Order: sequence, then structure tokens, then C-alpha cells
Amino acid sequence: MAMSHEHQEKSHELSMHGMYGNYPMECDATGTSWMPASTKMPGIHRNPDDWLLMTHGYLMAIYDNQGGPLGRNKFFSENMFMLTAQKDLGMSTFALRNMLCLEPATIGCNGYPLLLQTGETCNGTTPLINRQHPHDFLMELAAVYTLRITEKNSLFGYFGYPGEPALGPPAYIHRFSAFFNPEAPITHHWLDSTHISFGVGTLGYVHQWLKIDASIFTGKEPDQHRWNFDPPRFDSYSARISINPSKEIATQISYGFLKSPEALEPNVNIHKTTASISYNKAWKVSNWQTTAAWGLNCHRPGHNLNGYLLESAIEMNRKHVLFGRAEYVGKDDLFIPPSPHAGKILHVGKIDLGYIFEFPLLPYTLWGIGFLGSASFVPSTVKSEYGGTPLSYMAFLRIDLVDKQ
Ligand SMILES: [Cu+2]
Repeated sequence: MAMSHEHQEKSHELSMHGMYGNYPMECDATGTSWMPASTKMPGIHRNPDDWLLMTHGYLMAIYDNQGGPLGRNKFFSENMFMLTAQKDLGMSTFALRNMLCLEPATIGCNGYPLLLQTGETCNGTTPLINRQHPHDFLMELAAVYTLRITEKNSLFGYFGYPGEPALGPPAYIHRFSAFFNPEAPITHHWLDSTHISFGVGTLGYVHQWLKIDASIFTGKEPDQHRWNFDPPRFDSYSARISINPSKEIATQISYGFLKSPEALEPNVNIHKTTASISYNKAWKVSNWQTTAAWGLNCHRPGHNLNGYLLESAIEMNRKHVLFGRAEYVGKDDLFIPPSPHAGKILHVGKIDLGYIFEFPLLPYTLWGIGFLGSASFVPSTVKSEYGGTPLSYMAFLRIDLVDKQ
């Protein structure tokens, strides 16, 4: 009897709150960002010796066929593995975060074909256009210290090399509404492209449903050498207010100054503003999340460009996943000189819709076979280059790490 009582006492002390303070741990997403508390993210949770260990991971094998004259085909793999560990000692919480992928090998430096996508380079000289860059091997390596000063309030420090600054919604690779979609959003560089920054220091304050955090970080995007550490610069800054008014809702508004993010435009800085809201509805083994987000990139010198995203995903009984996304964004980097469209603002859009049939196969994994179709919309001035309204598709196999039901 005495022993079981002791055991009970002990389990009460377990660190079941969030990494940055007293709020549900399900809120923690990438970096210091929050998602709705009711989110049921696929993953494996363990509690050895009062540690809270969380593992998330997926691997997708994808055949990609992008339509129209600028579309290409490719067979590749997107993948991600994430491990976080946190432990309470008195009023303190210590945590380590790690996220990595093998995309430098499984996608390669020139990325994968994705119409209307822009950002970063393959070799340091050629911009990636109508292609999505691979992620770096090391996406996050971070240490966290949180001091829970009272029952409801806490202060935290986050240091990542690399890491994610206090800017934007959770990165799409770990945002439930985007999680199952093999296409990166074409608004990635408006909303969440700073998720891999080589050098991030963040300080924050949490009051239950409110989080205020601010960062200094390296504004330059990861370079084309995807296996190594890029030099830390700490030349950029950001601040964010996140409010989760109920367990179904996560909102954030943030601003950041990015010092020369693009290697090919070293004299251009970006003032970035983002706002987003996610709504999440959970059932016993089903989860549905929808996110609406807006991002504004003010290039200095250069244009002010807006990007809008609406996406949704529902996973039903670990059997069926339906997902979709609609985006509208102004881009001025879809063409390079000597094209007459180089530097002109083009308002482009994209709609995609996908389905995954899921089935268990090996322990701790959920497998899925999926298909995604997308339509890309371009202004009439570049319709001949893109071939009207090109249609694209991806067919894929997906493996997720999951706990037993
Ligand atoms: Cu990215």
C-alpha cells in the first residue's frame, strides 16, 4: 500500500506541463511556437525516471509530377525525426530539442519540383525556382531552461544552433493542418521559412494561455551546404505574441527583421509580419485542424509582398486522412534576367487536395498510401510560360511513428 501511494505521489510530480511553463504540453510545436492544446500529433511519448520524452517522425517516398512546360518529375523522400526530452527539478524545467532529416541525401541540393515555389539556392549561384529546397540535416539542436515563478507564470530561455526564432506559426513540417501534405506551402518563405536558423537566442514569458517571446537570430537562410553548421551571425530579431484562448484555438502575431536572408540578394533585408490562427477539433482517435495565416514580406530595398494560406487536415480513426490547402501570394522572384518578367510582381495561387489511406504494419508505425492533386494559377502575362493553369500530382507512401492505441 505504502509503495503504491509513493508511486502515485511521484507520478503527480511528472513533468506533464509544457516545456515553457504551466500549460498543456500538447501546445508545444516547433521551436517555441504553440499549436492548439487539443492537437493529437502522431508520435511516441515515454516517461522514464521522470523525464518526458517525445519522438515524432515520418518518412515519405514520393513520385512527383509537376505539370506544364516548367514542371518536372522526380522520385524522392521527405523525412523528419524529432526528439525532445524535458525534466522538472523543483521550479525549473530543463529541456533538449533535436530535429533532423536526411533530405540532403534523399532530395538533393536542387530540391524537388514544386510549381510557384521560390527561395534559397542549389549551388550558391542559381536560385531555386519552381522547386522546393531540401531541409538541412540538422534542423534543430536546442537547449531550454524554464523557471516557473508562480503557479501560472513562467520565464524561459531557448538557445538553438540551429533553432527556430519567435516568428510565425509552427513550421509546416510539424503543424497538424500541414503535416500530411507532401507539398511545402508556396508561402513557406512568408510564414515559417525561418524554422532553421543557425543561431537563435529566445527569451519568453508565459501566463497560462499567453506567451510573449522575442529572439535574436541569424537572418541568412541556410546555405547550399546542407550537412554542416552555417556561421552564426545574430544579426536579426523578432518578437511574437501567442494566445491560446481555449484548447481548440492557437493564434499568434509576430514581426521580424531579417538581415540579408537570401544569399543571392545580400543587400536586401526583409521586414516580416505574420498572423495566424489554428482551430483544432479532436475526437478519441481522430483529429481535425485548420489554419489560416497571412504573411507580409517588406523587402528593403524592394517590394512589399503579401502571402495568404488556408489549410486543413482531418485524420479519421487512423484510417483515412483528407487534407487540402489554398494559397495566394505576390512573388517577384519567379523569373530571373533576361526574362522580361524578372523582378515583376506576379500574383499567383495554388489549390491542392489529397487523401491518405492508413494502415498499421510494423510496431510503432502507421503506414499510408496517398495521392495529392494540385492546380497552379498564374496571371495571364505568364500563362504561356506556365502552360495555362498547370495540374500536378504526387503519389506517395508514408510511414509515421505512433504510439499503440
Ligand atoms: Cu523549410
